[in-house]
Amino acid sequence: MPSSFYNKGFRGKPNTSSPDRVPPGQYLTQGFPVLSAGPTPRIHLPAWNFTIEGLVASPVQLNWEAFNALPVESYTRDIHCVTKWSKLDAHWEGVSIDTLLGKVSLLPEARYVMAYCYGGYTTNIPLADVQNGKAFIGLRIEGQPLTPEHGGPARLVVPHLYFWKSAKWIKGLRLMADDQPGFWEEAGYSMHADPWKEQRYRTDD
Ligand SMILES: Nc1nc2c(c(=O)[nH]1)N[C@H]1C(S)=C(S)[C@@H](COP(=O)(O)O)O[C@H]1N2
Ligand SMILES: [Mo]
Repeated sequence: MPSSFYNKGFRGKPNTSSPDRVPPGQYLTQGFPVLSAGPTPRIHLPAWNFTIEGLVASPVQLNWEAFNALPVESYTRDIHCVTKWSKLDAHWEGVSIDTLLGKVSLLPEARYVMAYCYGGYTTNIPLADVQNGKAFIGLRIEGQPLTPEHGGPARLVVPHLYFWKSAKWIKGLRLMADDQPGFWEEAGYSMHADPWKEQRYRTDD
């Protein structure tokens, strides 16, 4: 990510209080910096759709009403951004990816997902990293609907990976057999992005 992003909202203090909570090279912040590679897309809710496609028996599309009829769960999770800020104990509400994948039949070859977004951003994630309670589509944070800058109306949240995998303005998930790079991965960032292994760049994978 360009270094201008780093300077924008970062107010870090060296992590001494929660060494077990903060991955190597990260600093705690109380703030919530905005990091977007392009402009915030305007999303008209009546036209919003979430799609699951690719290596599934048949694709599924949910409109805003159908999506909001799904069970919502609460999550308290930490955020780790590759630009070195970490934020502890964010309170999210959202729909588990397990719930969403329960709407389709995965083909056995499906091993990776490409998250794609309104505005064109993409990011690739191993399927196992969004299953079994590890990821969700966030609708609210700290009791408030997600603001557009932070990915509202709905964003993917994969808290155990660097935050660029948490695609804002999510539009769908495409199941894939092979790992394909998304936007930042194409530019040299890690395919997996595990902060505990400091997988920042492709060369760290
Ligand atoms: N659609 C979209 N999602 C995105 C991004 C983006 O530019 N576009 N930036 C990523 C990066 S690099 C980070 S660190 C987080 C930032 O989320 P925030 O702005 O809510 O802090 O969103 C990720 N998701
Ligand atoms: Mo980021």
